[in-house]
Amino acid sequence: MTALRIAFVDSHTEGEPTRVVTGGCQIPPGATVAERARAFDRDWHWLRGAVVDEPRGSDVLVGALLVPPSDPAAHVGVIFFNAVGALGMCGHGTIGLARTLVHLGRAQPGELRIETPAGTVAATVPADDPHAVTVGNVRSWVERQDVELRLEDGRTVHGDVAWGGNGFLLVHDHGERVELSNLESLTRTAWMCRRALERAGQATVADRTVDHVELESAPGDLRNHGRAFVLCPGGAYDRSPCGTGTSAKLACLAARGRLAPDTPWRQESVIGSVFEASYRAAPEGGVLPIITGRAWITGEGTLIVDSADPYRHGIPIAQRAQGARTP
Ligand code: PYC
Repeated sequence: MTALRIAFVDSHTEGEPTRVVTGGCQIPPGATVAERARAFDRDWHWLRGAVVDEPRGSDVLVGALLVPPSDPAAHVGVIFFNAVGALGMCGHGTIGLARTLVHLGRAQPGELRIETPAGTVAATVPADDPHAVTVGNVRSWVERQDVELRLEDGRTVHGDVAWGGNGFLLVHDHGERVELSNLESLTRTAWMCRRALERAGQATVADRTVDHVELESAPGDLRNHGRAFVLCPGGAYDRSPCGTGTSAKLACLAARGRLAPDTPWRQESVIGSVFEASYRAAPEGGVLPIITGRAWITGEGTLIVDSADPYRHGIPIAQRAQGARTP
């Protein structure tokens, strides 16, 4: 019997968990972080499953694997991953990662530049409050507006397709209550929207799959400006307001002339947690989002991946109740 011992630090960002792998495993090959992420998706499902799938993790968990950056301006590279595979970027994960690196003493408060598969982002950790991290995200833009979608239950909805570091469909006329008490119905409707986009042949942006769905609504708290239920690629919903989703939302607002540069936008999650956001206009078009959220360390330890354990590489999502999550 042999066992791999993977060191990790867990945190949550406005309710959404991140597990940073801090040592104990090799990393996928590649000249850039994007190339390493492709190798991770192709050949490293075992590591993804060992770190974030049950029985060591859960559908909600986002993993973060530290890798060397290729961008000379970046301090560190990271591959974010979930129950399905590598993400392009992850806003809540970047906040959790920056908080974790400062917690470990591997970074000082101040600006940290992080190379992700979607590009290099900046995370700023204030010296006087290391929980509140501000992320300067990758350029975000709207690809298509008001796409009409016919859902399997007969409803017609409209959505914008946008890039925020991941591909998003943002739907506003879904008719759902965006509340915790309505999670099952929100999840069902979001899946229907995603499938309808796929049937319409419109489910790509920046050569990536549109695999996140935002069901938007008015905020629950009138100090905030918007609220969304965000369905992640594996079927879990984002407990945080979703950093890449908020970035996509800023791009949609800017494209419709509904939010000026440098104007605050407070985005609520379905649990009521908040990201403070704003944007600057990107010279190439679209927006450069700035997102602030709080992260808290929740644990640290060692994952033991025993060679004799039949579930050492996780219980694959396809073998769980996929039918139940994709009604
Ligand atoms: O915060 O960007 C985000 C995110 C993506 C998936 C889960 N969280």
